[in-house]
Amino acid sequence: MGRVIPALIPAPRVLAVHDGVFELTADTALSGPECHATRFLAALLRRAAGHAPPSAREGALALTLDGPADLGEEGYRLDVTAEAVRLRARTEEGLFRGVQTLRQLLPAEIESPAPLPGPWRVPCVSITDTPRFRWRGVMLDVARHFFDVAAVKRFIDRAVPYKFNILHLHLTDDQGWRLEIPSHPRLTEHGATSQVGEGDGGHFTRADFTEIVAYAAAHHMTVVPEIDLPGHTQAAMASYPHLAPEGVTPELYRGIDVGFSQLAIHNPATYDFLDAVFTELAALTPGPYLHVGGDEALQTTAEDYAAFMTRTLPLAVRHDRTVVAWQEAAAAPDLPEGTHLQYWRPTHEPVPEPLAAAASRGLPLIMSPANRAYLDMKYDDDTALGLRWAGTVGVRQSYEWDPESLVPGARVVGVEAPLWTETLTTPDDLDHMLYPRLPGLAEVAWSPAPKDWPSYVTRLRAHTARWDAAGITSYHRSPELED
Ligand code: TNX
Repeated sequence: MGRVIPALIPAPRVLAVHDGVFELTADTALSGPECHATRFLAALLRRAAGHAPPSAREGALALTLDGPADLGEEGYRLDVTAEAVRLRARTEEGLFRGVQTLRQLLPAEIESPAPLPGPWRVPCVSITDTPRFRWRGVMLDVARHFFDVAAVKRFIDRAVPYKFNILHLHLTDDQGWRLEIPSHPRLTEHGATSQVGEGDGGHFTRADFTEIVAYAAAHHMTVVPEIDLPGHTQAAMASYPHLAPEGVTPELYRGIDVGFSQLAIHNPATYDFLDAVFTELAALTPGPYLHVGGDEALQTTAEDYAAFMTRTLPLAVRHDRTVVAWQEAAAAPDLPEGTHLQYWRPTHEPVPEPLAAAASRGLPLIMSPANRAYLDMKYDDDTALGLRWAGTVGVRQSYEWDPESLVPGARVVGVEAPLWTETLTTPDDLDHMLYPRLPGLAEVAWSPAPKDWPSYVTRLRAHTARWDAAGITSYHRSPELED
């Protein structure tokens, strides 16, 4: 058998392929620390191969926490010989990322939700892998259309094989408030009953949200909850009209315009409200980040925007959290140390001066340029779903870019792929926009630059068999993947 280069996405830092294969049988024992990575691998094999691997003190499949220091937090080393599969890391997180690589070395049928006969062969390889960026995010907008716990778990499942580690949830917008806040029950009793177009909306109870956080954590993903402020707040104000500027009585909103709403900036009650919201949100969120939005506050004067942020950001920071905000927040004075700014404007626009200044002060940037990373943009003119304000975004275009070349001198900590849901109503709609673009964004976030499209598209083509095996039916059949 000739050596086939395995179709790994994201590409590992160092990969050597050797002759031979390891064959996994019902007798292949698994050893590893009691952790998510070991459990995930056992569950994967049980599901697709039909038998849980027997455990042993030292299995032929061996996961150990004795990786060399240069692997860092998320790195791993994977050595497959005809006799054994050895996965080593420094951390449980590193083992988990390595398990995703082993998963991709197994045949596509390993993705099957029901048992298949195999054979389960893994090519002999030596891999040493570490991520390029520490922030590798996906975002789901549950405000424009509500997606329930099951749909969010499925969204997490889609991101896991590609080594994403951040789940940003856009929890509030004009069209709905999606998280129960016990001190302000009308936010969900009223403010969650709408969404874009038809439908009753919906929301997460605190137990729902906790279930999502736990599911994400079991897959080594950190939840970053966003409360979008001071614009995108119609649902909050429709629930509590005293939060609206004087003389305005907001109604629930089912359209898709942006930039028309803003909280009352000079009313102290606004900050009592936000204090209560952040206190509840921080209590539910074990991760270190709170996202405060800050985008498209088009009704808010520059002066008011600054005043608002100056009062609001300390309310998040006092829970010992790092603030994340969309790029517009660069214009706010006194941004707390370590504030992460999320770049979202298209790459062909000039970098706004306040953002360039914040970047030169060393504030960390997360790159989500809309004409590359926005998963809600149409692929091409024939795509039925999605928007096109940033142009169409094909598979190659979303892959072939360098996050570090957009803002000269910036400290780029990662990449995030947002999925806005103005036009998306079902989990299959989400899959259609995710695949086949999501793997490429994962590679931008994880693998060393530069990018080589011909090599990438060959690997990507092989992944369609995995989606087929997993029963993902609605992925976009892109002509860009044809031979
Ligand atoms: C811009 S990106 C928005 C969202 C929309 C999205 C649609 C950003 C920070 N704001 O409110 O949903 O475009 O593509």
